[in-house]
Amino acid sequence: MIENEKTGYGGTIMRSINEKRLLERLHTLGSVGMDAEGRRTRQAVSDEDRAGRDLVAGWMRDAGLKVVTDRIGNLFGIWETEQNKGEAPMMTGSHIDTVIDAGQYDGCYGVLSGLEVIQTLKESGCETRRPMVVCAFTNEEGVRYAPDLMGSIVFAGGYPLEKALAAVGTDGTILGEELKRIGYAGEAEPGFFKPYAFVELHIEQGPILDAEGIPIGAVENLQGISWQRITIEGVANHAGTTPTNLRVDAGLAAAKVLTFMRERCTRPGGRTVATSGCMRFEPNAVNVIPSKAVFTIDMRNPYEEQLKEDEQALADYLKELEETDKVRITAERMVRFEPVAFDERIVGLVEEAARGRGLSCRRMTSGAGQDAQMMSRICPTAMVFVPSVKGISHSPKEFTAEPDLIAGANVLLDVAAGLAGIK
Ligand code: HGY
Ligand code: MN
Ligand code: MN
Repeated sequence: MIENEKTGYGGTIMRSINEKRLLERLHTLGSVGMDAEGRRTRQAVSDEDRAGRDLVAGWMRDAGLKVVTDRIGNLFGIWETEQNKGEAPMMTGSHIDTVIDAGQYDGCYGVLSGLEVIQTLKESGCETRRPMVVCAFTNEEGVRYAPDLMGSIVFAGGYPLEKALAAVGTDGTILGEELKRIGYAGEAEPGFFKPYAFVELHIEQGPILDAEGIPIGAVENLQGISWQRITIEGVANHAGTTPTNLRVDAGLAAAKVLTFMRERCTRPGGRTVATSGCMRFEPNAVNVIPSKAVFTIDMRNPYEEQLKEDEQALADYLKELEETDKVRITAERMVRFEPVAFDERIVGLVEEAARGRGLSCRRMTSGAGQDAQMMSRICPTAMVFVPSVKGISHSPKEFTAEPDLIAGANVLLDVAAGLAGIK
């Protein structure tokens, strides 16, 4: 439990981050990793990810932090002194790997603000009762290798390291080999320290704060996530000559699954959200009835019981579809994380810090998966959100206004300083 800390604000010395430095770093990191199509893409442990890691590790060194990498490639910047060495550290962080054609804030904002907070406190000459750590976790997005949140769940002891290192990517590569190739297969054992508390700053990636004109979100919980890969096998046949009633069309069956999920989500009282982000047909020819459809289902709900009900409803529907459409269907679970409630004490510190800076704040749920949900398994954890304009994210149109970026980082400064036991 968190002792009765005041936030760094405490009404005495009001510190603020170096705005220019944070914004410049965000922009510089945001320009790293343009893929061949000119899209910002830094998939986990790719060359583009290496370039981003090199940049962040360099800034950690410039700030005078000790830079450590663990065996799953999590990148840590550590500020500890002779006085506080050995105490459980206050930790912050997020991720710098991205989805495909990404925005520049998702994850990066939390890592760079965490670094900025520690550098600001270190430069101010203050002392803290605890060391402070900022981390860029490996493979938060899970786009190239499943599961997502890989670095943080391995660090938290929720997923075997060897299994993670053996993960096979969408491109057939092996995560552990790629980690070695890019020079980030570290030596430290994941979980080589247990944080005193963890606070993650992140863009909301949803529309609420922007729509309500509120600059700070005190995130009190996070919804459950279920990822499945579904394979539907039909019968390839001629698109022109095969009578409709004789078709065993895997593509049509896949479309019915997506429609079923949308109807499930939009039924009265439905809270689940669902989408299929990846889909491929075989043989994938314009004039051949697909013999196979392979697609993913990402399903989420803040309530475990409802998420379970919707997973069961989907499983029942797939059985029904095998009968009606004469197809064969297999479903493979890729990821399943239960909803998480964050630490009430730290959520309160976020609200207090926002108030101390005259910022309006509201409690909310994280619709997105976050490294914080894994860190909450091993220490008191909460999150701070800032608005995403029109709620857009996982898109180059992702945008957060500079005043909101600065406000969020200063709230993180106050909460982190309080938890670090600033003297
Ligand atoms: O998928 C998510 O919710 C997160 O952006 N990784
Ligand atoms: Mn993120
Ligand atoms: Mn993301």
